[in-house]
Amino acid sequence: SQSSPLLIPLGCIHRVMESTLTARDRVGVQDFVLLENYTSEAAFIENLRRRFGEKLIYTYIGSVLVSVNPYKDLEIYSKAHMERYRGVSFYEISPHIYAVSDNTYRAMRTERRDQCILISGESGAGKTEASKKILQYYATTCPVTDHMSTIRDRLLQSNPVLEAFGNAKTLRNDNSSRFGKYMDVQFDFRGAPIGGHILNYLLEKSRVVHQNHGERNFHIFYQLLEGGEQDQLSKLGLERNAQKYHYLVKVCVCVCVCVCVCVCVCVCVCVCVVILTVMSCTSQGCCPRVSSINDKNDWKTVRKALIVIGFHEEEVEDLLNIIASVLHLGNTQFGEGEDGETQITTEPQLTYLSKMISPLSFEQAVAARDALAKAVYGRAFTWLVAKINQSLAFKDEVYNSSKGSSSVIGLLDIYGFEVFQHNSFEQFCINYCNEKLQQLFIKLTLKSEQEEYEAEGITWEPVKYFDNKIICDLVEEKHKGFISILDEECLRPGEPSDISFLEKLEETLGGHAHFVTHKLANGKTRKAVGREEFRLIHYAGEVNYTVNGELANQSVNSRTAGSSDNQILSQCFHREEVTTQKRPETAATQFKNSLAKLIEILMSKEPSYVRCIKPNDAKQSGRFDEALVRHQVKYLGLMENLRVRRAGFAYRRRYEAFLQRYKSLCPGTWPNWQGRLADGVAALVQHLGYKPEEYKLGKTKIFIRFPKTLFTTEDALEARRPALALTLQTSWRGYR
Ligand code: AOV
Ligand code: MG
Repeated sequence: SQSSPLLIPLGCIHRVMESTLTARDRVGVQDFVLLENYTSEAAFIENLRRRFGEKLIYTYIGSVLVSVNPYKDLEIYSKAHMERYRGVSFYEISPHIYAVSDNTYRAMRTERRDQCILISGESGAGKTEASKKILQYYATTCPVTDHMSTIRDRLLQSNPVLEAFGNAKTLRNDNSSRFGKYMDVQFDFRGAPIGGHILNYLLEKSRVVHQNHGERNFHIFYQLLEGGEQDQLSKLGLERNAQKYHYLVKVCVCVCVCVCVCVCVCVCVCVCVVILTVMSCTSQGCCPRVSSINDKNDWKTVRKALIVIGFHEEEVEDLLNIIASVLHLGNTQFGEGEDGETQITTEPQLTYLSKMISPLSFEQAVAARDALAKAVYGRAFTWLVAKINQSLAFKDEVYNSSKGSSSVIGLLDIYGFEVFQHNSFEQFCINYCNEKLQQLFIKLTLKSEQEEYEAEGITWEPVKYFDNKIICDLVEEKHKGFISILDEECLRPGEPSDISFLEKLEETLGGHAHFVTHKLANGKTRKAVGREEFRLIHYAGEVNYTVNGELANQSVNSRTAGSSDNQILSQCFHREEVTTQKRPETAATQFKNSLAKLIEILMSKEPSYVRCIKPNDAKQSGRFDEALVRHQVKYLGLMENLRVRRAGFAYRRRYEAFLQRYKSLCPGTWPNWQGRLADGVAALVQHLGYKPEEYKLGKTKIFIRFPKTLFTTEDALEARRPALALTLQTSWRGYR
């Protein structure tokens, strides 16, 4: 698809002027395909490290962009940078997320084919930032007329709103996406953005009622409390103090008190008590303030964004009421009534809960309260996405252009692979989602490469790689996969039990190479896996999941919510749903089905890839932890990706582009070749002395096996036209 004429991009000249020969050695190659020692993982990491050290966070593997999170603002995302990449061919300029954005955009326009950009990498690797950069690139560089600017602004403003409601601080990322997001940006025949649509995937609802130590609830709660106006808070019955809310922080003071007391007693007891206290009292995150986050400012941004998107004031009010009600719900406490039944002992404000919980035990009442809070928040989030979609919807009459001639670019930004000390059902879903995406990457990169060789009539040499299909099957196979077993257990009459579920899993999956429990084959116990846990050996690492409580039915008593005065709430909990007792699909099956649909959507489009790498676990700039990076390079399959790309030929170019670039090196093709392009290229390479084993001529492209061949040709060009050649070295070969 890179067939545009080879212009000298300004950006390259700029970079050449900046660089010297010694700088070349410092910064390695900008496309891994050009690594001499391309099978060496050490050389691969070294190239990444060198470039990272020079603040060059982007490197290609062919057309795949590898990005290393710099954890600091690099000032490479200005409007001037965008202009530099606009309309410039991929290989002509240093690697950048804008190059991928631009290339995808041009492919969509010239080939009239829907595109998608798949961004993957573990939690904190930079996926969400990358997706925002891409969107900003389109918003800035695509042509827009006045009335189209509304859609453009809405597209941009959907981000802060969704992040407020769907992102949170985790131990891995201060702004971690707790939902998966696929966004279609729709362009008209002129290439102007005219609409958008968002699909959201499984929000991590458990966060509403519980967070690990050092983590937070969703940003919106803190934003409202920090930034909301005083009378607004009063109206909602809220105090400007996150410490007051059980779902945000639980009295952490007791930890400190314990520490003080303990110091006085003895060191040994102190340690024990502190550990016990931390374990018992920090059912919540305990960290309302985060240095990297300004909740007050973010609140302002979100309020403005809601207006840009077109929310009515009443809708915003309703939304805030829901947020407040979740906080109030969390503060609801229970006591025992005269007959031993559970009663709400806090404010009568929430008496509607009473009816629902009176026949329940204390634990059941708390569980019901939390389930309701999660359901209310989850559905409000779904409603929010639907509302944003309405406002982004393509409106034919406004743009006066035909829908049929529009194309889309899809952006996929999911939650990255993550491992915590305790991993629950939601981590399971997140990691399963990452497995699926990896599987897609494997299929498409290998498949497309193979197809290209086939289409060009070139013999293909297959490369060995780890195919994670085996793990996807383990999870989703009919009848004997994890989700099937879960379904069966959930739908079985009577109380589902975690232990019987675990036993079922063992029975069916025991012995699978990627499934492990505490039981060893010799009857002994494996210490690394708890009795209420199972371990999955994912493509990206091993994760222990706790089944404790995860089986509990996801459904919620929505009786009260369905008849609420709050417009959003009553829309969220439909009456029919409240009255019909039909057993819903389990959350796992719903998720599996929605992922299957997502994969279908992605498969129908032309994919581009951004592979994000996290350089260290401390969220620090300038730190490159080699072991951590090596692990990611391994599981992302980047070495295999490179090998596949190089298996046959390191380099390929369409005939016209190749001829255009090198025609000055051969009297027969200079100044203009008149005959068939393939013949021109044949004449050119013959004149250059290419040996038959060094290259192959396909139907539309020349394939060159070794980088050295290309370098020699580049050197010849350099000798002939020094100024031009210097530019080409920068862009084609990187700095060797
Ligand atoms: P993620 O999306 O991959 O994690 P983010 O995109 O949220 O990760 O990146 C995490 C943090 O790294 C951001 O908040 C920034 O501070 C920093 N960062 C990432 N990319 C860049 C960049 N190009 N330039 C400067 N800083 C950057 V997760 O959503 O947790 O899987 O679920
Ligand atoms: Mg993210």
